[in-house]
Amino acid sequence: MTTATPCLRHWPGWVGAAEADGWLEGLQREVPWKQESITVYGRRHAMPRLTCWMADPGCGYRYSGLDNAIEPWTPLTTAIRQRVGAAAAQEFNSLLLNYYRDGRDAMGWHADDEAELDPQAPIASLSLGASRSLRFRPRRRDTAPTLAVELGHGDLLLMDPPTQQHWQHGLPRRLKVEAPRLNLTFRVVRLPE
Ligand SMILES: O=C(O)CCC(=O)C(=O)O
Repeated sequence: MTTATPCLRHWPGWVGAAEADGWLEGLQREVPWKQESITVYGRRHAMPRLTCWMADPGCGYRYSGLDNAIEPWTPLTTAIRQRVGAAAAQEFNSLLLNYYRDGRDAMGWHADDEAELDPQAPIASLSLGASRSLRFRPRRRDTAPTLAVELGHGDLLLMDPPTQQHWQHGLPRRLKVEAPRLNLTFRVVRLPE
């Protein structure tokens, strides 16, 4: 069974432009951004974006074959976590930050369905900077059409369960875009009982 559409809640301009400008500038400056490499069909490639994994102790996360080092929360990411958690009515214990330096940076199709993640919890995605299009396609290709959500400066998108079970998402390149974009996805990593 595939849900006919992904379960999304989109708040355009969830954070006002002036505050979003401050968050964009503060995060670009203070986050310890890394350029990771991934292996695809036996060849090493630089990831087409910068990343950082921030989380509570014990919330390790492995994706694309990478074991992400846990960076501690900063004052700004702590404040944003609190605001996003209140909007989503969910306590998040981890955050993947992506830095798309311009429209050549992108993210391929994937579902955030790794075993470490709580499948019952939403994933909250905050976008800052250049507007880009997040695409969704059903994992069983014949079941529903692909759709796209345009994510602008200060937008909040909640991806509710069972979206990750049935849908993949990806951020295609947009070569005319010169400005940077940050995306913050707040998640719940399952901790051992
Ligand atoms: O940049 C985006 O909007 C998507 C990020 C994403 O797919 C992810 O962090 O898993």
